[in-house]
Amino acid sequence: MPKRPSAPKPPRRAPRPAGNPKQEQLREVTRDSRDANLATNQGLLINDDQNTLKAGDRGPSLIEDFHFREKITHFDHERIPERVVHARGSAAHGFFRVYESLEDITRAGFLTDPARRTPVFVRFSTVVGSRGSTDLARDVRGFAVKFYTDEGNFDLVGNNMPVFFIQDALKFPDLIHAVKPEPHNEIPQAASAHDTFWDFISLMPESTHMIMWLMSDRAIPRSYRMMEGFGVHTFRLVDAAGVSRFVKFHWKPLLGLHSVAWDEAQKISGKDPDFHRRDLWEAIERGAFPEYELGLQIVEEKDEFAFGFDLLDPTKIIPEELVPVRRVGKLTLDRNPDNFFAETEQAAFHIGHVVPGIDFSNDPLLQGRLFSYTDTQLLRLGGPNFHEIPINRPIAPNANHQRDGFHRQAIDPGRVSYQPNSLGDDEPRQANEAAGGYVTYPEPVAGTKVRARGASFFDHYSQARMFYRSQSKPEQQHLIKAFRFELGRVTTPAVRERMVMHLTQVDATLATLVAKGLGIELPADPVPPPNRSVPADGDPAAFQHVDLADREAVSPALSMTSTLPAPIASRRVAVLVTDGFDATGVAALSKALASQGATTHLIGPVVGTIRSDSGEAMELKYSVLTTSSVVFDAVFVAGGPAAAQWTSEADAIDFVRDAFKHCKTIGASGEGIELLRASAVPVGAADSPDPADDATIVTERMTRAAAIRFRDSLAMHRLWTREPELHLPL
Ligand code: HDE
Repeated sequence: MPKRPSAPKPPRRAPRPAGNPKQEQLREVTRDSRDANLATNQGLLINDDQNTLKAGDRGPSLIEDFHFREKITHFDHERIPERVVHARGSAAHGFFRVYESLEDITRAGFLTDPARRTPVFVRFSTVVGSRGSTDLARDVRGFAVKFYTDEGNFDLVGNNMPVFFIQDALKFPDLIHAVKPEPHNEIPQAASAHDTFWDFISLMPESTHMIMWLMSDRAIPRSYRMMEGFGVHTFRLVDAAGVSRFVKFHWKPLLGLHSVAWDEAQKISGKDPDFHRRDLWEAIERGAFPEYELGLQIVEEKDEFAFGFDLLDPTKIIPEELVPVRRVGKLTLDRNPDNFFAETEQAAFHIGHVVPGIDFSNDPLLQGRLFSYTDTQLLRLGGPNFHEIPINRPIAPNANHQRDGFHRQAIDPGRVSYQPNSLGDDEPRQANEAAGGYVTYPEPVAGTKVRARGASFFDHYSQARMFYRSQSKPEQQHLIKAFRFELGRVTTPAVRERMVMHLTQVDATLATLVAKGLGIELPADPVPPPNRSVPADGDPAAFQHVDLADREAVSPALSMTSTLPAPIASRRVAVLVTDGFDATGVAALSKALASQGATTHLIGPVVGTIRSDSGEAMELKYSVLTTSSVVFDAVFVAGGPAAAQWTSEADAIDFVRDAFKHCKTIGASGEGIELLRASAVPVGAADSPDPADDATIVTERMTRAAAIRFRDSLAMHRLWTREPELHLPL
């Protein structure tokens, strides 16, 4: 078995073009003595990096100062255009391994050899905001995976939602223009709650399904480590015999599927806008490696038309209950990038980067993306040689006759740069299929040239309805409130009304409750607003919704509660402590949590040293001023003689009150209970056998039993049943 290459580690120094061996030798000789010194980009050692060259020590600067000019020119050009969408992102290295050979469905080497450890680079992102925007925007998350396989790079460029807003790539610029900050004043940043977005959406019934996902808690994940990923489009897998099957790609997080509350998201945006980036970075640094299983939904070619929706329509899912998700392998992220710009920013994903055994369908959105990604890299990365940037280089050799262009790194030897040739033994030459040459699946295609989409694309509401009906009660309530929030920020009444009229076609209760929140009266017999995505000469009647699917369908897998209780590994618990706190109780809690990988963080009135009741001195990294409960998953207030002083500290009261409002597990012992009372948080009991009991966990002294109850409650993620007590009925 040949040795597999490990994850490509970008060189720490500038990549050296392979070339003149003499030069290389010279470099070897001088490297050791020179590496510790500053040098210019030409290798000249720098003697003074503090002062520009001047005519006299109080005189004007001289243009002769080549060092200053090189340094400042480089600095002036440090920024490159951010991605037009998905500008804000965070990434990690890792590896993928398939559980068992999938040779029955694909010839892709990395999916047929369980011994193979394929290096990957994964970039998570938001879509709408600029590069410096908050991680916690209500938004779709990108989930882009680059597999460095032995047969070339395969990029699975997906999202954390399985459908998309539009059916045809031609509408993408319109969608993005509508959702980005409004062009006259560039407001709002990283938010869909504004008129232009909802104006567009309310005229595009095909967006309704995606909008349900966007208004659901999926749009505000707790962590990149706790969200699903989807390839969205239908792709093809092709086996060694050339048989093709349709496939939908899924990523299933092993930590379960979790989100924060909307109020929590907005507060995190202020307290720690890097929350998701930090969470990913810290988890990997601590060795809590994020893991996701790759899932496949396979549809035989003969079943292409067996569903009440079109497999080529990216606004539709295949419910897991109809076609189960087969979990076939695991992705593990185990290394943070060394340099954000070089790796995360310069990574160039492209849906067209495929390997033998993986092919495309005719999904019109997918087809459009096949053009867009290379085109965008040309601008963003400054030319056609972005594949030479270390993070984008395949581990498979990539000899060809492409030459020159901006930023070319390779020094291509020889006189031959064409094929066929006889002067260079015709090398490199084409590979036949047996040797791994990529052969496109010979799908028969026939038709008339038209600008049109299939009639089967016009069922706009059935799956939106299925999504809503499949949610748990708390999830439905969050969705209704998200609509109230977003449409409540829309200033044009006609836009709000049109949106609510779409919702009447999804679910009557949903529409009624959203309308109520907006002060809109619904007619007794609501009519859906017309579809305005109609060609100039099109018949509007032909573009209206048609019901093709079962109106009563539900898919339990669509509810995030399906992954509860979930592992608590890497969950963060805040413990409020004061001088003389009950160290034994806190240790019992920490031990119970640590046994399953959760971490405890001591928070005091100020940072610095604190003493426990046993006299032990401890360093506090956080105070109630420097952090907040929104960046923790649960809160415990430790007892102790000074704990009652918390009741006079507004930041401590907010700490506990917010945790309660955001439905987190809360506990307190001894004098710490006073803070719960001061925060108007009901005081519960330590002995409920039900982990989903939303009462606070209160005990005179922290016992092992109470600690275990706290831990089990944390595994329920959030105690959403608490919410109705906190708000007026919807
Ligand atoms: Fe993208 N998308 N997209 N997209 N997309 C980009 O490529 C585009 C779509 C997705 O971390 C751009 O390098 C078009 C669906 C991710 O670097 C650009 C259409 C899905 C990322 C582009 C879509 C995605 C991008 C911008 C409609 C989920 C970030 C910068 C036809 C399946 C990748 C870039 C990263 C990025 C075009 C729709 C996922 C402009 C034209 C659907 C995760 O090329």
